[in-house]
Amino acid sequence: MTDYLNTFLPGAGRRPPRAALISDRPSLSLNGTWRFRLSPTAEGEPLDADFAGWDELSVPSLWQLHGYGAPAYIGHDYPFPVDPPFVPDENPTGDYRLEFEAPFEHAVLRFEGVDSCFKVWLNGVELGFTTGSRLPSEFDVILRPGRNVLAVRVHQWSAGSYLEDQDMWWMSGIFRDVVLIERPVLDDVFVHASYDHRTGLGELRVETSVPAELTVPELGLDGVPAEGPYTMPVEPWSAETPRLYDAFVRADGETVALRIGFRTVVVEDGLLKVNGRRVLFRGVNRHEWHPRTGRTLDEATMLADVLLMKRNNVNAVRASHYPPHPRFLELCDEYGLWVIDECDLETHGFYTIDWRGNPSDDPRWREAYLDRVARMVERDKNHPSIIIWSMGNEAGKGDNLRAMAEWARERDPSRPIHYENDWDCPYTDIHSRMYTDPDELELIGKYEEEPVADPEVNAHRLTLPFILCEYAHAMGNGPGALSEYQELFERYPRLQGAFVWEWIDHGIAHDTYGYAYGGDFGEERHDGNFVCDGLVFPDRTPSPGLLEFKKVVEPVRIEDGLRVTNLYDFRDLSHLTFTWTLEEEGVPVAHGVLEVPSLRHGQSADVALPELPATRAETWLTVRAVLAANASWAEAGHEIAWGQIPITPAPQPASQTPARRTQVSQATAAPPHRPTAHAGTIRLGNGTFGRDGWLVAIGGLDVEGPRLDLWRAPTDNERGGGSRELAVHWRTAGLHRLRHRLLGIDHLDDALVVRTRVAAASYDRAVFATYTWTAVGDRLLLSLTTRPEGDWPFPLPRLGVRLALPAGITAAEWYGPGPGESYPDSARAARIGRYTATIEEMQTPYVFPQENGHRQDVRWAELSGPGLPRLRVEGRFGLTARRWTTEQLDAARHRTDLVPGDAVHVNLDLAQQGLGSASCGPGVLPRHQLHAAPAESSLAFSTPG
Ligand code: IPT
Repeated sequence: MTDYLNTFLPGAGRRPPRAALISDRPSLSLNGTWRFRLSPTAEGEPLDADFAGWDELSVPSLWQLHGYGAPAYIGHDYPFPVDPPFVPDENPTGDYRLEFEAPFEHAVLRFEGVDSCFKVWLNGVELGFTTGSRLPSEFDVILRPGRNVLAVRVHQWSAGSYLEDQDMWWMSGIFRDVVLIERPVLDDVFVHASYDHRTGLGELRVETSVPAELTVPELGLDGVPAEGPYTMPVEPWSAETPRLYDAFVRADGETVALRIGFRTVVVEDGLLKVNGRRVLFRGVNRHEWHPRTGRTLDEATMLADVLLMKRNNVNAVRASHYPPHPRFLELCDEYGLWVIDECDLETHGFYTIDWRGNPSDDPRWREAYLDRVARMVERDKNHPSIIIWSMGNEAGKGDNLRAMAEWARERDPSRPIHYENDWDCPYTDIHSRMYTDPDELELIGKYEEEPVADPEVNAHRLTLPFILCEYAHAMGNGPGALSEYQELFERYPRLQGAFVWEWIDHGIAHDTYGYAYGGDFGEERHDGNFVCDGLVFPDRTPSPGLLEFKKVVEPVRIEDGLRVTNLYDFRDLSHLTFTWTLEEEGVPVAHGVLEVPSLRHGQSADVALPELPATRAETWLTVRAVLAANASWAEAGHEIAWGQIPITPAPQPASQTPARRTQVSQATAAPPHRPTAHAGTIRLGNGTFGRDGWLVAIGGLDVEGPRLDLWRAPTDNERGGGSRELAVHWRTAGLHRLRHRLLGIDHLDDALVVRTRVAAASYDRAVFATYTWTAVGDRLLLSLTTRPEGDWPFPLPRLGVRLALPAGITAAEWYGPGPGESYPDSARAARIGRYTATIEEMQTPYVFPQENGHRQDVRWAELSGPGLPRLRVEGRFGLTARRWTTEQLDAARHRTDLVPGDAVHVNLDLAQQGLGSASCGPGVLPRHQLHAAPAESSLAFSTPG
């Protein structure tokens, strides 16, 4: 009875694939409450059983998110034995049943997505079965008057599961819409709308399954034969200017509404061009995700994604790794995003067995591969936003992939073909890779990459444009080095941009954990939080990575001297207003509007600085490019790009040494205080030190001394990445359990000098840290010198001091980059200003707790709380403040493990190691690494009130 589960056949009884159409044919949504029963095996219970005891389940949904079984996450290994086409006997099977009345007789029953395989019966008559979870399936049906009964048996595992090994949660059910449509007259419509950028003419022809008439009111076409062709001046469609024309196709009483965008996509002169121009992708990989409904998305969530992308300068989406809900593509057409539509195909688990038996190269699977590509291309062919077809992801090499590409090219020659996992690119139109490091990328940009052995294949590849279909793995804190990549995309025409992996963390809302990830549901095998690697948190709050991305890829560049460059591919700058603000130590002193010529794409201009008042303290001019008027996706005033230009520099430190140093200006000329011993303590100015030399109070505020600190809670990028796994080196070396040995305290006339040796158990490497304290006026100055000894063969997490303050400290104000966190290789989004934040707001809630919240290059900060003296710190330092220790942060596994303690823990850093993206990709680039070296810094502490 369940033989169909173990066949290579993709389905039986289905209608041929066709376009997703908006028709005026009567239709009946079957979404809603269905009866449901889950059985542990595919044989299940007899379907004619009394269903009185069945549960209710909403359609669409994934049953694991409604208490049936549990979600399971594993990245690329199969969660069952690799034994194609067979699947385990333990095969959770959901029986669905719906009674309904329909207002028509002959109809098409359409399922937009069911994971992973189902058989369907209407009124006891079997209609067929299908696989291909993220692809539509249709069946012809004849309905009876009155009550009809639809029964659907859905299996979690099927042969199709071997082709659906995407890196995401395994979950099952009827997870997209189900609809009945009165049998259409116009089964299929294929719009061909091209644009000739030389003449400004569009050409339109519409292929239809039966002869039909076409109306496009704005183009003066009224009831003309659909097949055309018609040529006329049009405004082209692009992601920047998504011009759509409403159109109607009519045949025998049925009208289909279309939104037509005119554009032409070609690979020419080694470049991917749209409407004659090279385009540059500022892209993201988007899985469909909602923390409560999983891959079932409502329209509001899809729109939220599109708006968030547009507002953050994203211009392209790779539908990784399956065709999305059709509504999402309509939104991409309307709001303007370039789309790579990707087939629902991945066989990544065969990698684990050296690709033995990979379906991609096994003729028995050919039909299933062709079925999938046809269902994608046919469904989505009318979207102007889709400019590339991708055959799938991580499916190795093989002739079935070639067959898919040939089929797609034949059916739709208007779009180039993408597939990444065969680097020779024998049948693709785009050379694509993932996670390539900047050095290799540069070679590709120069056409100097490692050649392919076969000269013919090599020659073909050298004619292709290049994209990174995945880069900048956005897991946890990161990615670092976005700007290094962007420089290459802007320097080498062949490098046409990239797609961040990925858009959203697939965390599942969970009562205990906040957000759950792999392993939290007791999976036998899992890949932990590797499923949380997005630019937005599960609730779609932008992470610092998204803000950095927005800044790095901004389509307008505002640079020193006041040079403005238009980096759009098509638009001029007439939709933007440029405003400026002058801030002296973060306080606005003047502002205005800047006249910037409406530059054409690619053009730059030097713009005269506005007339500015004189300032004395550090002063920056901030120029912002904002929307001059409301757009469909953001309101007037929305910021697109910005730049900061130094006007008055910060007062220079007295001296510089080659070592890393931070310096505080010695502003006051008052004579220094003398350290004095006092009842078991040492007093210096308004500082009190313990006998052991550690600061215990300043100006009435309890402090647990600044002490050297090298440790940070490893980020996901430090916990992954094989030999680059820094966290392993750090823990082995004991950086999380350093001991401080007092070497001596010197009471000088004008200073207190505390000398220490800092080291971890079992090793002889150490850092000598000398704290020289002086007190001038009401400021306590710390000059810290550190000198590493022994072999330090790995970069340090951080170099600085930590101190503890009373828990009553509630907020920080600082002057320096902000408002969000910044790290050496992810600091472009932070702008210099004066900011305030509560201690809670200074945390970035990564789903898996890790280092976060560091603000680098701070010039001064004040930490305050009701009833407590305010602590002011001056210098040049990285600021972090939390209600838990680094050790507690490191030990936490979920957000909910982090519980405020009885102190506020503050780190003041000379430097931190960069972030990189080694969780899947290159580590920290050499220039952003923090290596042990002699260093010196000074900080001034005071309690001004
Ligand atoms: C790449 C996959 O294509 C993507 O789905 C995701 O798993 C990503 O890795 C890691 O998050 S494959 C890469 C490991 C070669």
